[in-house]
Amino acid sequence: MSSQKQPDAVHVDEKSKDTQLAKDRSDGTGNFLTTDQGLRIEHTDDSLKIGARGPTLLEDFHLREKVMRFDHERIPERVVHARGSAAHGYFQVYQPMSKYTRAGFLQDPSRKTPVFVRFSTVAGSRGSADTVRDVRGFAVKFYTDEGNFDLVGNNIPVFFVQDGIKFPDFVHAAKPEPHHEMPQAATAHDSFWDFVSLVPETMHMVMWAMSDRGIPRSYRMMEGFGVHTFRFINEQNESRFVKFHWKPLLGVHSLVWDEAQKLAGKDADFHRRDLWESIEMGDFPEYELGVQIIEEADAQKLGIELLDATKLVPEELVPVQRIGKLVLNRNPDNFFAETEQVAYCVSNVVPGIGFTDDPLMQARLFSYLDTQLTRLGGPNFAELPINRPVAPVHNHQQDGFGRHTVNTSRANYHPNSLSGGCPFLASQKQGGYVHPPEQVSGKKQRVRAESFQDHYSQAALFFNSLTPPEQEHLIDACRFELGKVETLHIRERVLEHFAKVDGKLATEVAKGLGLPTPAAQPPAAKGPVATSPALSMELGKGGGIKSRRIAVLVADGVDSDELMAVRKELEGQGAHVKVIAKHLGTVKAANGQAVKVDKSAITTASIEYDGVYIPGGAASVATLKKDGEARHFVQEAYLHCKTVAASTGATDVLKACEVDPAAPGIVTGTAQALGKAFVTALAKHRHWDRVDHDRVPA
Ligand code: HDD
Repeated sequence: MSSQKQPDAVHVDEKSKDTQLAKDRSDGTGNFLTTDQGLRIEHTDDSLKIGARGPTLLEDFHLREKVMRFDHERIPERVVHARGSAAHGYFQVYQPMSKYTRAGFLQDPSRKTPVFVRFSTVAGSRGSADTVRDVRGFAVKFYTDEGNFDLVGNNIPVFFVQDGIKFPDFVHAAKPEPHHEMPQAATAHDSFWDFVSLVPETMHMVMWAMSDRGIPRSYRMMEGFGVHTFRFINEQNESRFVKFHWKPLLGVHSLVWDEAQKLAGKDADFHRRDLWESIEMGDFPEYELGVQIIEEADAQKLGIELLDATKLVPEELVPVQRIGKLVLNRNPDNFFAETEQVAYCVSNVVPGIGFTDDPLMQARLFSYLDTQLTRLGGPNFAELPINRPVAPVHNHQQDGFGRHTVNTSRANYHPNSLSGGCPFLASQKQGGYVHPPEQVSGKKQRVRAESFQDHYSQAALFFNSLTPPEQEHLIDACRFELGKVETLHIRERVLEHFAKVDGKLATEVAKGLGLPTPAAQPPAAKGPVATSPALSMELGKGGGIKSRRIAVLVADGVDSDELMAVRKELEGQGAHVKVIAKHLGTVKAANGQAVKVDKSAITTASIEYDGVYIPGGAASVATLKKDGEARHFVQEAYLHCKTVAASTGATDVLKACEVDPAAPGIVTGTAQALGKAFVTALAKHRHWDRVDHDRVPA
């Protein structure tokens, strides 16, 4: 260290990134309109011309600048994960993790590290619907003292392919087909299933994507996974394998397929809106960071190939330790500047976290850095406000399109003496990143290891760990997707693979496709556990009713005391109540009071709510019974297995909707008695035991 100056250092806290971003915020309120050069503009509605109807002048720099800027507003969307929504927040560790890792942000429970988290779908374009069946991205950028750490995960713990060299093939097959660019944001087409049928390593993830995990209720109610096996490295340079998990505190919940499809039309922004509104209302999404730590010496004994991203480590085998909490508490100020321009790179790590030889991960280490060059227009994207680390940056990188930093040193190379050798190198003690030493030897060859050849045992583990309703949903999803596949031999080939996962799966899907069932061939390889309850959403659900949305159907004559009593109970548990009537404004309650209406029936639908309540009041009940829209609302909620509650005086509405008051998840009684039972039923999320396949869909 030859400089007299102390090296730049930061002590990141929750506000550090916000403070840094503040320097780039611009607010026109109370200010003059100007050109990009800061020149004040006195007129912006007409171009400069000769005479009122005459030719426009080339001299009009304001016109030229305004149109030029408009012409170049678009950048390429992400090649995958184009559709997404993001939020700011912080991460806080519960206990020092020094035994396992020297990562600074995992040591001090009193500190909050700022984060920016982007959720996404994978296959659809930027403007596609949120609720399509797909994997969801869960990407977290930690702005730590030691530089940015990006954990770029999904809501599914495994991946479709084992080697990154297959990623372009897989994505091409999943995306809209090249000749007519259809279908948008959907895997229910020939090329996706053609690929699946020829690449059986996809089978495990196909099970996950066809399960209810593929249609989450909310970004706030899904798990996240780092997928690959990473390394934790401590101060003594001891390395252990680690798998990362995010566990949502609201529990893990899904939509039903019919609902997801309808939402795609009624509110294509359903998940984006849910995330945005929840944060605005103070319902901050929270997730715990979980880790499965595996001693390197024990890796072989597990009987699971840790370098194969199509495999998970069952929680029953290696428990998930919850080590900290992520809280999302601020919406972005500007979608483009932040959500669109954020560039996550798997290669962004901090000391104490390392990679493994997982061949999928190795390709990702290249791909993310590389893709940003096209997407963000050159190599200086790390200088964009949302990407800039809070940790100081000093190096000899220079120039390129859109360079922001003004380097003042004469020496732009290393080693140098003209700048006293600066910027200088950091030892491990000074925070330098040291790759953990590893002995490697072998033959250069393009092969897939023998330990990567079992493609069915964990697909079977997943299927067998689901409850019967979850299995039924998965089977229905496969019938839907393969039903859309036009080429017979693709359907047949997929069934052959299903038969290697589970006999019931193959038989039931085959029935839906009108095809013979191939002979079941249960997986030859057996994993260390036969079932893993942690893989079932149903067995792990919970999270109460906080932030859930409940619709209340009313008309003139509603019993407002009942409405108030139930509302109080629901809001007391953190749920949000929306009063819905034929028209906006107010309805007149039986006692003459005006009840404020939040939504008119024409602008909303049952699919936007987690449950429905119908208060009493003779005139209101009489109106709702006859009102087709109201009846559709109740029937649809019923068919989607949601909780429906009615005060004793409103059970006639249930009858008019052919809803059996004794069915599971239907709550009736006096408003005072009903509240608690309603809350308990809502907390179950859905009542699968009342599925009625023979009803006409609402
Ligand atoms: Fe990827 C984006 C997650 C495999 C190449 N990926 C992207 C995003 C997420 C993931 C969440 C969106 C980030 C954002 O919000 O900006 N990807 C995964 C996971 C994988 C995975 C969990 C498997 C474990 N990805 C994967 C492979 C490759 C890529 C194997 C290439 C070899 N992924 C990309 C990309 C993207 C991307 C092309 C598109 C936009 C971007 O990176 O920034 O580089």
